[in-house]
Amino acid sequence: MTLPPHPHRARRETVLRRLGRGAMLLPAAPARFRSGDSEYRYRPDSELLYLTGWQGEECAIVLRGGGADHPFTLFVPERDPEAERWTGPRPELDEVRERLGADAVFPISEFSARAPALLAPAGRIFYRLGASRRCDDAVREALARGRRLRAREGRGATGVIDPGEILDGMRRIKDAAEIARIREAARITAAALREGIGAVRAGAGEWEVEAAVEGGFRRRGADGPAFATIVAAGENACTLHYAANDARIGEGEMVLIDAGAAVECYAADVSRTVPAAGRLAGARREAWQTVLEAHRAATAKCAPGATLADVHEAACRAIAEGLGDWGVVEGTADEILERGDHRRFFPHRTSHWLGLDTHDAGDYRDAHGPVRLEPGMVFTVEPGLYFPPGSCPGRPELEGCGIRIEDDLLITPEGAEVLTGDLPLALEALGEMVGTGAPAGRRAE
Ligand SMILES: [Mn+2]
Repeated sequence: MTLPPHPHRARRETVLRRLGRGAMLLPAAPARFRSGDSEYRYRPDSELLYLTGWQGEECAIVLRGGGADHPFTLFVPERDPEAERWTGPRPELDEVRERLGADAVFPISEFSARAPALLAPAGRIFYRLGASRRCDDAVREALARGRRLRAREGRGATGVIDPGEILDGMRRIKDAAEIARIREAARITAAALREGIGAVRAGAGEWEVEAAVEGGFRRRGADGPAFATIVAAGENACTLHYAANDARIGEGEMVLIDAGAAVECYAADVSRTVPAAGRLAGARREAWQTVLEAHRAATAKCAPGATLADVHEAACRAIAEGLGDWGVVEGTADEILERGDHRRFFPHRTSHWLGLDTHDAGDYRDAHGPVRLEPGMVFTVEPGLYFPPGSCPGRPELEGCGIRIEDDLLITPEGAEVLTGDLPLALEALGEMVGTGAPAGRRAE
């Protein structure tokens, strides 16, 4: 599948305009070690990737606004035959300049010598302090030079500002290249979750379901999981970010799967909760249907002009109605919402932005209140109900289960598109998928 190219240059031009006479410094994320000298697979820095497409570690960019010469300067590792034998070929600096459309490219080994001079004349330096020791030092040096420069020339760096001030707002509205990747991640996640649900059966390990889901991601060409896959049977589902996935699925238990593929670093994030028996009855069925009702009510709110606060409110109301109707909490929905009692069983928000990061960049509120939804915004809708042991003395049959139903939505000019709509929502349709996968080889006990 060919995905449209990213408009990196257009994104950088937007940044340059917003910088005014400022400069932005972004270093690559450092490599991290798992243990000893064995590294985690490298995951590029989201901001750097967004503006350049550069995927390597050991890199930094400087963007300079206000009509500076060389507005886009890039520092990358130079050729090194010995290092290249271990980590793979590196391009020539000229090749990098051409490919990335940079105005100047220097070896990263020259960063400390060159960066302060590039940054010192800027008005303000957009840099996240603490991002790297080398960059912190360069910024400190640039501020000292800026002070001297100001005295003589009337301009020079005066302060440091978080780059998110410019980038977060841009990243909150996805362009066509980004939407294509999230759409592909959503399609792959929906297909892999079908396989995961197929692996659910009493006696199977949570790890077998995880393997089916993550195998489904990789088989379809995704980067892999965008975050640690959650497969939580029974009361494990009450731990919101459960990640052990090492328990066996019990006969009468429900299994909560929360997973998302990454495609070229763009994430999907989907949850379904299915009964190991394929069917649900009684109070648990009511609880399940209430979460689905909350999902429907929340999804119905998603349109330009609404806010994620409206979306959350709709989910909370449906949850409160359910809790009141089946007597878990006393009172009408209004009374329950007023007292905030629903939060005992629905402790998280309904939505988060989705993109290069699973919990993507972008504020939810600004000076005018909750941010209004606009075409191009992508986020999750994921109401849930959780009944940890001891939480619900009046309804013991509910205790030890957690339910979450999550889809990914794109705001369009007309309303919203459910990007994960390939995966059914109805309990019956999901129940039919349970146990349809071939049993995996069992690990030795
Ligand atoms: Mn989520």
